[in-house]
Amino acid sequence: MSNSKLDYPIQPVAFTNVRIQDSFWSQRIQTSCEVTIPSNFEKSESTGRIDNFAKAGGLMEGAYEGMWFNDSDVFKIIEGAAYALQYAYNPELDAYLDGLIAKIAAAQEADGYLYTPRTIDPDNVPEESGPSRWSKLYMSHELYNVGHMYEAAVAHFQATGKQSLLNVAIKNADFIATVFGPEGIRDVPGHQEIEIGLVRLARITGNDKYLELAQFFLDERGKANGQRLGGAYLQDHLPVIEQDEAVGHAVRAIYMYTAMADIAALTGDTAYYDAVMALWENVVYQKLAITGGTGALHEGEAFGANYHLPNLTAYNETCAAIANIFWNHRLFLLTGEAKYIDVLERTLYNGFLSGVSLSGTEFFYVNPLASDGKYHFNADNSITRQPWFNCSCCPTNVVRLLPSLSGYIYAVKDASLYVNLYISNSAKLDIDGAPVQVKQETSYPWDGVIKLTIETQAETPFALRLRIPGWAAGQPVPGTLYHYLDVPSESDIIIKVNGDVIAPEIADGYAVIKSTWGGITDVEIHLPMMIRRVVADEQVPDLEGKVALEVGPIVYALEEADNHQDVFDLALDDDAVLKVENRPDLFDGIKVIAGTLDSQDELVAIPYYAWGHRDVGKMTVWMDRKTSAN
Ligand code: FUB
Ligand code: ZN
Repeated sequence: MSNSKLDYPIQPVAFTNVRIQDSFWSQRIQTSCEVTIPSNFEKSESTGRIDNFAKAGGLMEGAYEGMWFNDSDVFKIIEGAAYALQYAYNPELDAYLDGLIAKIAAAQEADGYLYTPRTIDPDNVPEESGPSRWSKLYMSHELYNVGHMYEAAVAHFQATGKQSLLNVAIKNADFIATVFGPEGIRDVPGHQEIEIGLVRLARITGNDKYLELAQFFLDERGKANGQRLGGAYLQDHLPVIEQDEAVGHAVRAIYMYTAMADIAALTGDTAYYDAVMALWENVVYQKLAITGGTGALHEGEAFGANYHLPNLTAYNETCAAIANIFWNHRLFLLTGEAKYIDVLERTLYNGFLSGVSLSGTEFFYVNPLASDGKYHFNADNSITRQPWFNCSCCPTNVVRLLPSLSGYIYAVKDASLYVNLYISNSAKLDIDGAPVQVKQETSYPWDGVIKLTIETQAETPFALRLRIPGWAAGQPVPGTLYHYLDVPSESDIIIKVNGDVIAPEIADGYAVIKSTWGGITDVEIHLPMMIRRVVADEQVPDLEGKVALEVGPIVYALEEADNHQDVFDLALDDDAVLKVENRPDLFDGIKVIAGTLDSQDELVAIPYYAWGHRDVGKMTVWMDRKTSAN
């Protein structure tokens, strides 16, 4: 049973208190707010996604259009738009949301049910929706859609103070609580998400009922209480607390693990805690692409077997990367361990960022580790960036993350301040009741120098916990799935306070500086931004004899456009001299890795996230490794 007095022991500093002014991220965030969100709404208009609400609400005539879970796309964009409003207020967007929410409210049935494919014409629903409410839960997305609606409603309320969408969400959740539960229908959604939404609703309303319902939906998985189990594809093969291997559809799975972390934190349930940790170890130790991507298989958009990490055929859906960020952030908040932020950061700069073009108008749905310029599984899984998809879950997830990115930088616990990401920003914090201002200035990820200015009005004792990224300390990701060939020494990491080099205690992946801070203090961190060669555990057949390149948190890739010879044939000698070069002319300014392989061949590698912006061609992250032995 829930005990809502509990919460995550560490609290994130709200994104609204942190202003990013960063040469790497600001443009991305602005583009997301000014270009991606409007274009996502336009696509939703032109594809009937928004009309579906008007039709269900009796505001216009017509049949349901599109895939049976398209309502969710609109909810996700509203959530992103709510963050965008807080990033930079835009009265037209605010008014547009009001109009949209009026259509959504009209589409809600009298008892609270909200699912336009059925409401528009209950006798002519898409086959996947099932003939009657809840009759095909493993497929219908009836509960998935509204989970996104709850998240949007909470975000909209926080952004605007308006309760319009929150009222729809509460009415819907109250209704669902009368239908499902120990005394009601004991079935589970085919696609997890409602659990995350219910937890957010519980937080904003203070009503434990929603937390209990979230746990009910999780507790019921893998237990046949009168219904057929959905199987491993939808993580309905075992009770969640007995699951210890990540299987099935990756986005469903990681949304579920995210909700399991919420339940562990908000109820103190140790079985949930143990299970979510075991699942994390399985994902990170055996199933994580070097880019932070998860879900190796096209078939079922699913996790593969342990150590099955293919290149050309890797799926690594953008949504799964976003889910991985949500999940790892929560595990950090639960434990205070930097290793979760290591996974988050790797995913953010690589497997997530590849999913959206620099223009903010084109997206990758899948993020393979290699491309032959031809491979297609189906139209949605294109080898080129696309402006939209029939199933547009990825673009509409991207807009939930970027405008709220500043919320991942800092966190506080009692008299501790965690600095997790290195992004230029200024922040107003409250540490154990005392106001503290923090400024970060850095050219990260291109440069490893980070300058922090800490300003307090009064003498304020707290521990400053600076994350030492795993890559800087010599470990690409926790576990042994990947390792560097060249491990830097600890002396490569330098920390200074007011110009003096210090040697702080390292705990849980953080350099801990305990001090009573008064006035203005300068703190400087130097991280070694050198080229690193990564190799994988020999149990990964697809990566045997291969090597990849990284600098800082960035994974590099070879693309045909930069290399004269076939990038699939390039072999990198362990002794080849490589250097980092500034390329202000490429992709808004990047650093490339360049080198000479032998008298004829040269190599140029670009950040993986930037691939696919030019003519269709070959790309690879992993290349053959030449050692003195071969
Ligand atoms: O089913 C909804 C979304 O569509 C999933 O999260 C994605 O993987 C895609 O299948
Ligand atoms: Zn997706």
